[in-house]
Amino acid sequence: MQNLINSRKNIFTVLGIALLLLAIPLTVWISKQQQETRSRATFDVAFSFNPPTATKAVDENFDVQIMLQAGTFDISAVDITLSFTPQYLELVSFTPTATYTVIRKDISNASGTLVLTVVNLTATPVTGDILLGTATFKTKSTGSAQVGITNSIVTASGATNALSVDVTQTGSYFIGTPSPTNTIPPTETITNTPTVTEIPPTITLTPTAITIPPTEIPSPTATGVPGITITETPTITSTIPTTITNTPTNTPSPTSLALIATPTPDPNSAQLTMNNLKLNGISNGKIPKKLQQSLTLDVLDNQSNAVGAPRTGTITFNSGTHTAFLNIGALNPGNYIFKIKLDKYLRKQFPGFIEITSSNQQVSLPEITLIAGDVNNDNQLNIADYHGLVSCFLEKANGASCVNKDNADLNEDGVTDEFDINILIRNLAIRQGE
Ligand SMILES: [Ca+2]
Ligand SMILES: [Ca+2]
Repeated sequence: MQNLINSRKNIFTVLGIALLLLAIPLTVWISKQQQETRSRATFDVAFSFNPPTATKAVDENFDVQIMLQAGTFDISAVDITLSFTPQYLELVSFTPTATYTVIRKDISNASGTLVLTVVNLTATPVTGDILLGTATFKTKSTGSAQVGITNSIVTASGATNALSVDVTQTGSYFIGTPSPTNTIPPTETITNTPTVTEIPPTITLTPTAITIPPTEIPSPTATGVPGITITETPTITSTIPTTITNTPTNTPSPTSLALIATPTPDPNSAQLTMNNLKLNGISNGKIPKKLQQSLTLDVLDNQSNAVGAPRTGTITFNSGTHTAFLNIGALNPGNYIFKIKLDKYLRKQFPGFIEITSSNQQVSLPEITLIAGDVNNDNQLNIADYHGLVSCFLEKANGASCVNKDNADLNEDGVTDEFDINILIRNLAIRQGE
């Protein structure tokens, strides 16, 4: 009887220990799931570095992979500034992965930055844990170096707005001279735990036959973003129609422009004439789809303070250039700065100070060229504009994802295609309007 009780006791003890052992990994798993859920709830995607930490000697090269945890988002473009501690690290090179096409890769070891813009020009979705590329650093001197993302815009197919990005994860790298081997105190005896040396039975790995499927080359269907070559400047001039009579009938004839009424000069106002506004992207000899469009003009004094609210007006296409005439109100004599902004163009300042000597002076402003590509009109050129453009590409122009249809047609030929993408990509080096 006593034996039976003892044997039952043993069974319960074993069961208890087994349950306890099961509970530990389960708790860890649940806790991990909760953490992941919380992280997902806060941000759409997250950047990380591999390895996140390391110890290196001085004058040593080492690689850091830049990862983007994208989950189910199909990442269409990434625009980041990678920052690193310039006194401890030199960025020797950055090798992007073939997943994306690199638009911009500017390394500055003086400021400790890499500005990187990559886009997916293929129709193949990019999701999950994405390797953006590998940074090869060289250590310069002893200390603690940090690597992190300081600016980022990430866009995904089907998402109108840029994604929210978690950039809290950084890479921390300790640079020191190799430590001498005297760190283990000689007095310590390691004899008190001999039982831990049990070696697990050898696990024989059965070699599984890996069947490599025949390589499937995705057929280049024209449903998505076009594969275009960025390095080649499109020869836009070759597509100029020789006769204007072939243009669709819904475009007003350029001869009718002469009939557009010019605003009457106001004798109590300064009057600005802009006779030579060039709109970048519209090819010479081409008649833009929009013959007229609204303009906004900022008037600033010589201390860059705004003088009144921005003026509004209209620019008109006329004989290969754009012109505008504005009454801007009476101004005190002095030097002024004028800046013009149009939809999809960066704000541009007319060069220098413009002197006004009488309140109703007539001023002819010099020629300027406005830079196209600001699809979302925030006065910056970045991948958010690229995303807006691609969302209106060809037949997508009539879909729900296209929110800035007119702005996406950068060369004003009535369609958003690879010519518009090329214009934007060329202009992406100019990041900010004036
Ligand atoms: Ca923009
Ligand atoms: Ca176009």
